[in-house]
Amino acid sequence: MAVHRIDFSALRSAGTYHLAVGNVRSRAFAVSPTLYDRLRYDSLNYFYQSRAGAPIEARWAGGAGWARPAGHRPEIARCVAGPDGHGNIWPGCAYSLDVTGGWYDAGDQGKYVVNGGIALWTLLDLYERSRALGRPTPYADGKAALPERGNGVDDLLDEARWELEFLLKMQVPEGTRLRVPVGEKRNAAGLKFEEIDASGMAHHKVGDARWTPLPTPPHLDREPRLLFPPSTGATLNLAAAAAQGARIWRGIDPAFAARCLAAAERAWAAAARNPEVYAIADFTGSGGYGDQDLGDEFFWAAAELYVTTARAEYRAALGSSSWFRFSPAPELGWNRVASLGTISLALVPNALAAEEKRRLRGSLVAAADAFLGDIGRNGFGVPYAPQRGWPWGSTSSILNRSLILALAHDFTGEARYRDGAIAGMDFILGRNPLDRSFVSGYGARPMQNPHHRFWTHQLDPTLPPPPPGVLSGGPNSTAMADGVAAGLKGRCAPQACWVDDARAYSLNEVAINWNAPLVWVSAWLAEREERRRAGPPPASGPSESRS
Ligand code: 9MR
Repeated sequence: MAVHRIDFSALRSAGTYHLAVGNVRSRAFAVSPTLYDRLRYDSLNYFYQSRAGAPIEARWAGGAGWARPAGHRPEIARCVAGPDGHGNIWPGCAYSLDVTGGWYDAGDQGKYVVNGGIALWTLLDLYERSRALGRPTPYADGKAALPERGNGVDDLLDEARWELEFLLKMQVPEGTRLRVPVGEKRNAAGLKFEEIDASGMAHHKVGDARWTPLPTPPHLDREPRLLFPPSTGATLNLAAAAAQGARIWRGIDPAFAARCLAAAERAWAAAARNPEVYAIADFTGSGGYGDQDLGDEFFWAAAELYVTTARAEYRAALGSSSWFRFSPAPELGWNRVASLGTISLALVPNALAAEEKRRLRGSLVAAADAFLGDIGRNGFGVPYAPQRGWPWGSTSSILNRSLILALAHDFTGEARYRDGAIAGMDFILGRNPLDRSFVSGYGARPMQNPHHRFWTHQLDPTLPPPPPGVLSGGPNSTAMADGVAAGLKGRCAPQACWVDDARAYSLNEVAINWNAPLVWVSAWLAEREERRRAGPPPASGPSESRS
């Protein structure tokens, strides 16, 4: 494919344009100082519309089409028990937990602590970034469409708390002894179970006993809800997210903050006591989110706990983690969380020595440099060039790179990082070989048929299409797991392995950990636009690099 780059960045007047060469005319496009303003609100509203345990109201959801009764309310779940796919008999547990609330993970209605943790962190980090840089937060109270607006608390925090409250409910009650496989990284016949003190660990997930078909609106899901055994990974996610929450709510709701910190410290202690309980229970009805390497999770949890408490124990854990000195900072993903810790340590005020913070910022900037290097490795100028094909959820990998590029711009003021962050977003919104936008409601040819159990208009015309601001997982050339993707296998270039089809769950699903960096990056871009519109700061004002 021959790709031409047309540079019309000299164009400064807002308006709607098209390009014409001979009698070939491009589609119309906007040059506007407010390109991302609406996207930051719509992408955040995805989380409201994904709430479990709450009715979704037309007035907050953008219209009656998206309203629905509460799903899974109440959600009282018992522990999965009996034979798994390999014939191992899981013992279950003696209690059930009320785990009502939180966000549904994705097109399915499972709720997974691991993925909840990174999605929540990403939203909270956006808030913490504004605070650390002394900027207005992007969703001050009353700005977003959600039921808690007007309660005196930042709307981003209101949305985040919906998930954080749920994560706290996933913690194993004190005094609980459970039989689980210890040190087993993969499921196989003949797993050996050992009794552990599971107090303070987090159940890995809660989900349906069987996969439900598309569509299944949440309130019509009749499957039993099952709690899965605790895992060390989920426990560390809870520790990290609750520690981050503890410092944020300290001045807003001290009782809640104290509850978060207590949960985080209990989770940390539980993970230290049980460092090798992997998520391997092989049952149907929900996704895996298994992770065989938890060194990065330990680092991330220690980092969040250290930022919040400055305690020597967490500082020591940082010092003994190889991730603390790792540079360039690694890529982000639900099973790659080291850079979450690096970002918090580098960005949020904490007790670390100034030179350590500088070093950590340097490792993020070095990562951004590597991402910029990838721009020249593909025709569409995206700062992303995976060596072994495009992974499941590639759009989120790109946006997580944009997030790090944006931070590199915050840290250095250098324009190339800003341009790199924008190049990532450009790919997402349509500058790509498919000429498609991976965000519903945005761009000339947006995604319309996500893999989702309620926004399933494609399969049932009485159900709604996705609301605007929902991100598709995007091109995936490495794990073409569903039937539609299987039919494409070997017939698409990696960047082009995608179709807008509800059945294509490995290409076109939506997920909280994917929409979260869309929120972060669009809010960052919208903030830049706002600052440009406001003009340069007065000469007497604080000096800082502007872009
Ligand atoms: O995002 C996950 C991706 O990295 C994995 O390769 C894939 C297969 O295990 O699972 C993805 O996560 C899915 C989860 O398991 C269940 N809910 C939907 C998620 C997005 O497809």
